Amino acid sequence: MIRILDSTLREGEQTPGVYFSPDKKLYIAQMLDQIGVDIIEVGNPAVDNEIALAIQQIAHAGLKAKIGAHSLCRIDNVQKALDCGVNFLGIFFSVSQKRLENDYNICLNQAIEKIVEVISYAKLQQPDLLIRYTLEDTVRSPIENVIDAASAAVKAGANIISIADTTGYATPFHPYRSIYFHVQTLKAELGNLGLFPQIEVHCHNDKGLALANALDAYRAGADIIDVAIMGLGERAGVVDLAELLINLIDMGEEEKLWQLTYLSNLYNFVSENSHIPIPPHQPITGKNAFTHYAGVHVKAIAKDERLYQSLDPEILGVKSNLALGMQSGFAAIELAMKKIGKEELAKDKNLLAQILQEVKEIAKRGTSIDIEKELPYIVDRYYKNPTTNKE
Ligand code: HCA
Ligand code: CU
Repeated sequence: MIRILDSTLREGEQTPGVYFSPDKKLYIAQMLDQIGVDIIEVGNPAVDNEIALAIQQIAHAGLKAKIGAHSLCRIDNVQKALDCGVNFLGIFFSVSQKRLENDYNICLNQAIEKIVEVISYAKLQQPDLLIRYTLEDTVRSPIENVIDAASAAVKAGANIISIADTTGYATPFHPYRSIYFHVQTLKAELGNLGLFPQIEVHCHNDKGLALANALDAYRAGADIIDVAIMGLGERAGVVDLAELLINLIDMGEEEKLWQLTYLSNLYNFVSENSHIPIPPHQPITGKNAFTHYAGVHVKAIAKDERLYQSLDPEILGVKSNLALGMQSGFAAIELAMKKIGKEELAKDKNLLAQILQEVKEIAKRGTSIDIEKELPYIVDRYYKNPTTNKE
């Protein structure tokens, strides 16, 4: 069964300007837990004492999900994470040739020694700890380095190996740059060595392929997929939680694994508290994700919503809706009048035509027309003064 790791509170806070206070972090973690996320990655306690405090609070909040801290590949950092009382620890270190040579100035063997030393330390301190080792920038690292480092990490005590597409370099359409290739190769090579860690994937969205790469990993048999609410994260961010869940269900996972009806509130909370608006056309959670507008569309959905929807909004606890403007036709005016309780008046075709014309005029201002607030006035004006054209 696929498992979800949410990193809104770690990767998501790597969005410039985003910071959630400990109370808000706790609320977000509780909501994620209710949705059914399996692992919540909270942050690196070495960054600031307040982050350490938030990790402690969440680790002691009695949530079903595993609560994780993020740590550099350093013993002092790992100790800080363990002091927070977590049951999951993520350690990351790159074995890309460029990183080893141009940044760390060590060879692969020295890197592996360091990884093994730090993982062994964590395991010794807390034997029941779930330890993940992430090969930062996996997809741009030589596959031999990846296999050597991953196998050493598992032998030292890592339970999970994470393939990180740190720079959004992967693509499902290339034989060796795909996450599919990495998941399968790692599983096969480690399996040949008698090692069977869980395989996790962490996909960045630099080229807009994070979700496609994550689904490619799922197809390849990955065990854990990383996400963040609104896809928040460094640069272009990572896989969006809501989009991933919906696509996993589409690919055969059971809908009842997750409480999708909580997503909408959580997204609004995170949007408000990160000061980042949700784009209206954002799939699943955007305000227009289930809004129908153009005349032909509205006429069809008035008969059957599925004619212009492949996804049922009810599974998210939301309803489809309607927009009025330049693209509207008679059906939209009729439906909108029904919505504001003026169904009877909609039988008058002359009145409808006048209202439609007025709606189109107003639409030229370039902003949407509020059905609840504006339409009643438009209707009143033409109903009471049928001869009026425009004011
Ligand atoms: C980072 C890089 C990281 C790490 C992922 C992980 C990545 O620390 O910001 O530790 O699993 O994208 O490689 O997010
Ligand atoms: Cu990342």
